Amino acid sequence: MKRSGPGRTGAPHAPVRAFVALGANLGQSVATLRTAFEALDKLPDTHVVARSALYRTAPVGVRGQPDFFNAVAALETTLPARTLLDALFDIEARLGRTRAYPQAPRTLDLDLLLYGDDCVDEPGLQIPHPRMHLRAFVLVPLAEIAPAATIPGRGRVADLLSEVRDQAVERLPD
Ligand code: PH2
Ligand code: MG
Ligand code: MG
Repeated sequence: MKRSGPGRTGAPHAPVRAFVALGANLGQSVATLRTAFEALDKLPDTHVVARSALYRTAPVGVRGQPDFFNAVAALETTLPARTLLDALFDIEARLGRTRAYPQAPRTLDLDLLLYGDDCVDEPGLQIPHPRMHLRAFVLVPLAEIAPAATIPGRGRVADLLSEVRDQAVERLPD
């Protein structure tokens, strides 16, 4: 495991299984998502332990945008949730994310979905992600790598899939 040294990330922390959603609909999205998986694995005190296939998905909640490409990564990390979140923003920025306006098409969006079974509701950090249980572009790739995972307050991932059947997602060949 890569070590960042004491003090940089707060008190030592037992390894936690965290899940991150990857999304992109601007630029070379497939290449960006592949690079993002590598960047996640290079984070200090963090390993990617599973990665879903890439999915082409219809935009949800936004109009007139190109299709998205989405995926989910499972991480084992000793970073505190807030440190991990900041690291996700840093990867977004390095891979060209700009924030022209809220919900603008994006080169890369990394959303922290789950952090162990923690529930957090703080400014800028909500875990579980408050809309993840409503989105096929999250649930389908998450179910691929962790069907038995539970979303606190919502239930098992595999059991939530039927609620999002009407949302178009297409798995891309590996
Ligand atoms: N992300 C959004 C809004 N809508 N739709 C799809 N299909 N995929 C996304 O990643 C996505 C979205 C806001 O982050
Ligand atoms: Mg998002
Ligand atoms: Mg985001």
